[in-house]
Amino acid sequence: MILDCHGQRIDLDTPLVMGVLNVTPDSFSDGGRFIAADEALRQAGQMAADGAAIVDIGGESTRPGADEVSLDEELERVIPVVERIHDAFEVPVSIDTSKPVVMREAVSAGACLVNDVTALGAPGAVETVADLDVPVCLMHMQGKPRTMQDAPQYRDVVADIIEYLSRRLAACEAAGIDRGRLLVDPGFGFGKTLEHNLALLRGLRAFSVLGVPTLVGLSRKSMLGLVTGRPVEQRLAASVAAALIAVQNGASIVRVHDVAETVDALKLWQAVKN
Ligand code: 7PM
Repeated sequence: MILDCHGQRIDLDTPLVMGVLNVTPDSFSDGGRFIAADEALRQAGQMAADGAAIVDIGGESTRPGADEVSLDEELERVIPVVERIHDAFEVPVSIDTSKPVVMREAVSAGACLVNDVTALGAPGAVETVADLDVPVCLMHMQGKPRTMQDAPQYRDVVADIIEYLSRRLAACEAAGIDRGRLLVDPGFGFGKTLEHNLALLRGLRAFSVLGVPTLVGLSRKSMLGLVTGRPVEQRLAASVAAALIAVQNGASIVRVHDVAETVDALKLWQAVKN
């Protein structure tokens, strides 16, 4: 299975690592913005050197509990970074956004994959991606980021999410996005209790009925904190273990913060498999 990323071909026959790159200036002065962009460029280069197959750039508009970021703010944060990474490195760039305008501008700036935690739920998003002709990852989320962890409920978490993703895949195909450009993601932590997240990781294999590659993000997430009792900065071992379980259960791409460590773990998995 090959993902055609605007000419850059991504081979999904072996599991791949997507590196997470958050672009969130902690200062709103111009200086802060330039420093954030320099730091993002450095991190992207490091991730590529460490073996990331894709670098996912996000302006934190979609983070659980986060306040919404305005369109202009999100564009100012991510577009210069997409441009500079695309110019400087060979690594394919993915844009983590729910906003059609950001999708369009990011693809113009060199991004070749759209990662949307709302599964193209925004008005015009499906049509935008159909027009841009890039692959897209459709993630499941129950509720809205600010309140989704309040009391998430499912009949059967695996079956319900497969059904939701199946409907989103159909909507994308109906708009002219062919199946070979689509990926799905169960959305760990997005409107799910610990039990829901564990059931999803255990049952990940079932997502193969959708007939498209599965991407997962488990890196440093609170479910790992609940299991290990560790704060976010001490979740490396659990994150690598979670990535390995996901791959063992059929995931094609793992979205992680710690690229080098995850790439090593997957090399071992691959060596044993071969
Ligand atoms: C705070 C809480 C900050 C959670 C950031 C997050 C996913 C994603 C995110 C995922 C896909 C994080 C999340 N998670 N995109 N974006 N899948 N496709 O841990 O699981 O990075 S944001």
